[in-house]
Amino acid sequence: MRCLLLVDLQNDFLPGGALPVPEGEAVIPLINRLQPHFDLVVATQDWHPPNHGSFAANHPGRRVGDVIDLDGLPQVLWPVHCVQFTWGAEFAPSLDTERIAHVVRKGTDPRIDSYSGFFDNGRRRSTGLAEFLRQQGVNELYVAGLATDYCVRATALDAAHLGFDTRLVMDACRGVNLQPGDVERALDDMARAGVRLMQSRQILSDGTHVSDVGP
Ligand code: VGL
Ligand code: ZN
Repeated sequence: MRCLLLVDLQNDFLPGGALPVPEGEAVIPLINRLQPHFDLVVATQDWHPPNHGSFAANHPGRRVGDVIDLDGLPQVLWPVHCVQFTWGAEFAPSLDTERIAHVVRKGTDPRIDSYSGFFDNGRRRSTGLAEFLRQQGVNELYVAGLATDYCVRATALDAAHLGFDTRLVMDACRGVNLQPGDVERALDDMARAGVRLMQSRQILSDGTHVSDVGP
């Protein structure tokens, strides 16, 4: 059972959003083309309450990019983004959502962030995603989305550690690069954890979907 896991394809991570990922919009048409090649499509959604501890605005005197201690964990401070039930938290309108069978909402606890779709950053709580995927019989997990150096990285690392045969579809991801080289380092981290780094053409040319079969 082959699953495509779409990470945080939300308005706030796209141009015009609160925390735009450079070229983030470029992955959406590609992801729409990838979806029919999978048995199952699952998505994560960053889903913060307005008082979330990752927002610089909730820490007077602190600025975006500062790193603070949040309940015992280092936390990068971000602009207010992906607030529950707002436009910024919605999936991009250009994303084909019809095939998404299950959505995992994360980052809901104001005291802790959750980059991974599987656990919060302190691994204190599971989101239930691993249990859902196992129930569905998923063994191969393909990860794509935003941002390569934060939520994609954390999700792929957890997936590999949980024993899923995990691949990163590199050209279907974009990163923030808050520090130059962050994306490269994230790719290294994933590869070292056993995540296979690949390109979308390896999926699009596999002939598993009827529309790819020529005349
Ligand atoms: C993300 C920063 C803050 C992400 C989410 O989706 O990569 N990055 N919240
Ligand atoms: Zn967030």
